[in-house]
Amino acid sequence: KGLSHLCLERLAYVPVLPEVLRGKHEVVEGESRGCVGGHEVICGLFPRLSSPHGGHAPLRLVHVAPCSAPGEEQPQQQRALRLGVVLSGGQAPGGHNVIIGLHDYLQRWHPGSTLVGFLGGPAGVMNNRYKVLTADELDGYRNQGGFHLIGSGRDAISKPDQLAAAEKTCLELDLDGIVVIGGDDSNTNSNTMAEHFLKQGLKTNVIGVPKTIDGDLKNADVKSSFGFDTACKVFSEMIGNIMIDAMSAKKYYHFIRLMGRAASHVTLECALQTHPQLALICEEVAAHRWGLKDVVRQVADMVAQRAELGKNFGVVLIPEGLVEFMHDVSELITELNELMAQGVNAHDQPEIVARLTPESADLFQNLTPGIRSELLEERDPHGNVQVSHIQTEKLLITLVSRELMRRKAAGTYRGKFAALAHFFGYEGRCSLPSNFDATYCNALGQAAGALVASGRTGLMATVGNLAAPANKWTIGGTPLLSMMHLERRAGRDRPVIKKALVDLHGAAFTSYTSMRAIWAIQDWCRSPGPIQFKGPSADLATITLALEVNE
Ligand code: FBP
Repeated sequence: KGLSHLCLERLAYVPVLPEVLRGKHEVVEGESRGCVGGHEVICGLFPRLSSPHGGHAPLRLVHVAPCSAPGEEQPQQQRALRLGVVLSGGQAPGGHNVIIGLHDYLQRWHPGSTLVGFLGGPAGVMNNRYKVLTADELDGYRNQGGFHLIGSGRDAISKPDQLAAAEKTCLELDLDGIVVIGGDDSNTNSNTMAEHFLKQGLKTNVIGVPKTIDGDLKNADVKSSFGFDTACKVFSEMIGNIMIDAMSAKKYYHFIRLMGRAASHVTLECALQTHPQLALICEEVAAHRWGLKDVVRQVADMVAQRAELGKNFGVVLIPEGLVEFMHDVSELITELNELMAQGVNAHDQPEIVARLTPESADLFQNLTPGIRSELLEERDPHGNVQVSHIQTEKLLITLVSRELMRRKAAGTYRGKFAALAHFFGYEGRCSLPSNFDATYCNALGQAAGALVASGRTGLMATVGNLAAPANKWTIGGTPLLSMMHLERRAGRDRPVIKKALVDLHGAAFTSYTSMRAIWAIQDWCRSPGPIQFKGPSADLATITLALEVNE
């Protein structure tokens, strides 16, 4: 069916299964957590998940442990189960392995179980569109990229009619559980669904799996979302190639925007892998309250400094979320969000300008027409600005070029500036998963199976101890509620899973700042090359993970 030699080889790869899942095991309760913020308010909104036995029970973590009575079969480990699985949001390498890990778990510990895959994402759950997943079919997707086995989608299951539709499907299919493979917004909805099902007395448990190439679904228990490792490796390969080209031709600056939404984890990891002349980091821009002019000045300074050394080439990495972090642009977006929530027509720009504050109106009118429409029109079903459709790299090229012309006229810059724009995002989302992602995803799928089978709901499956070899990885579940805080969305405070942004005191950012002045002027380009599946570097995870697990 058109599988390349490498894809066929990857079908035969067998991810290491953590030891704790190899023998008889049970799910036991561990430490407790509060919500990241707004604990009282959020628990009040989800009373059944926050106080499952009444009273004020803490939010309990669970972990998988070897069976305390090894000679005996756990009763719940014999029952055949009926489970559903859904892929939600953007593609991320390894998704198929989560489904396969879940299926393998059921086959081994709950023979006779049925796993249905909902088609086209959460819409499939609401419309009861699914297919039964069989071992034969799944074998053709082992360690393969993509979400095409069942497809994905960005529909939300959060409003009463959507929850009722999901409930109807779970009843019709008689599901014991549903596993939602998604990012922060999708898993915020998993939490709502889990609460709703408890309220309606359904037996269907809801378990989330942390997916997103953005790496922003991260916390004490989730050290990395799956897909981040592979996507960063794919982007770093391409950036490395471009850097060598820039160094060879010596005539272009390459402005490369990278996917990753609001957070700059992808950009930071790619910078650590490739050593560009400049990597803008959203979180630093926000911390210093830099505006658009400050960012433009910084890029122009680097270009001018290199021009003094006779170098008119280089690479600038730009996180796709940058527009939301420059304080003036961010203020503009907030005002636009409020106007959209009030029902102002996105196409009526004169009306919009009239209702913005004078500073925002001024900035809005000075943006290129393309960026203006993108800020107004590109929104996802969760109300977020769709940053992947905002071409910040082109805006920066235009504004940096203007600034350099101004400096040239003033006699302070004598170089040449020719720039090319790139955007890397979709290229990295469906690659063959790296060994790390293939193994991590298999373990996450198995973890989700163990949690549903133990009757838990409202948890995210977790795999820990990632610095150790995979056989020593730990398996657990963390309450989705504990990852939540209150956030202003579409004009209202809403309980949502908190996005993890780059920690400016963390090891990854510190490692970058210790080198960036050198990388700006020297050409210490590092070209990581393609993902390796065999050999000494095959099992290396991201530099970010290596630095963070040792913090
Ligand atoms: P998720 O958060 O759903 O994992 O999506 C990740 C992502 O790839 C972002 O990096 C990007 O901004 C967005 O999806 C693009 O969305 P779309 O696929 O709808 O164009």
